[in-house]
Amino acid sequence: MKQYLDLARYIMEHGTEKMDRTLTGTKSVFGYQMRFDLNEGFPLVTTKKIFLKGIIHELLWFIKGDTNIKYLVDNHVGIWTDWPYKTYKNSADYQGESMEEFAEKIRQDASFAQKWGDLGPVYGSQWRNFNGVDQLKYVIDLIKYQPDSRRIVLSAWNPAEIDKMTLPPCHTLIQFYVVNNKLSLQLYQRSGDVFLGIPFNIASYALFLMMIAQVTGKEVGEFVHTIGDAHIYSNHYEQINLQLERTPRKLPKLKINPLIKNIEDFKFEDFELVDYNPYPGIKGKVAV
Ligand code: UFP
Repeated sequence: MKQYLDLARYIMEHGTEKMDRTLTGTKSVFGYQMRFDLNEGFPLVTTKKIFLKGIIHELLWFIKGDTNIKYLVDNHVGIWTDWPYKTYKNSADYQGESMEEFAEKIRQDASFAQKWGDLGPVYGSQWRNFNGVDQLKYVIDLIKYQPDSRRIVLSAWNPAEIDKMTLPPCHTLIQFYVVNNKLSLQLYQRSGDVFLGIPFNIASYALFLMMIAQVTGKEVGEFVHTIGDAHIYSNHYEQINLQLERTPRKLPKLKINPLIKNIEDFKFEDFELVDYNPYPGIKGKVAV
């Protein structure tokens, strides 16, 4: 995926060294845009192996309006576990558990999950109930009945509730656009970890666009990804440089069960990734 490697190269060459909340240190640029025509294939990074399973479950979890990591850890998806684990670790209840042991407790013990697994009113809550508004239903209705609208916006950024969230939303706002019966989506992401987060974020919103297109009877258009603070952490430079030496391969295809016509009816089994032949995975530490 050339667009992703161009972004990584651009930051390595033109980024400014910038300190950050995690005290890791980054190279960063402000304001960067990538475009992906979904008719050219599914934009899943090929220069390292990306697992789609977590992304699919995370989207289904957002759509349900759920904000507790229990659904994710029950399905062995660990992408959100770092943050509540960090909160738990700093609490009086902490008994020296590793993150895996913490996840196991969330799986086994419902009251523990309720106490320590909730992330506050993050994406799922804002998508389905932003001060009483079901924004997911709102955007689907507009795409169906007023596709020319310039107001097809869904916001996860709710200033009144930011301080109750474990992590303020990175994907702050999305807007849909319909022309010639093709649906496009633009995401404004306020902060993007280019090595670890961005490959997942691209895939996630591309998949979300495909799902919304299917349930509104549209063809797929473009996913436009706009990033505010686009950064590479200083302990990821080596991994990024390794990826920059790899030549991107042909994009895979993502098949979705065509029978699903209601956004809430999608299940994990309705998605199938085909012809994905990535280079081997590359490990890197998450800054929390
Ligand atoms: N981050 C992403 N994508 C995500 C996500 C987090 O890149 O989907 F949830 C990264 C961006 C940043 C950190 O490096 O996580 C969040 O920190 P902050 O809130 O300080 O921007």
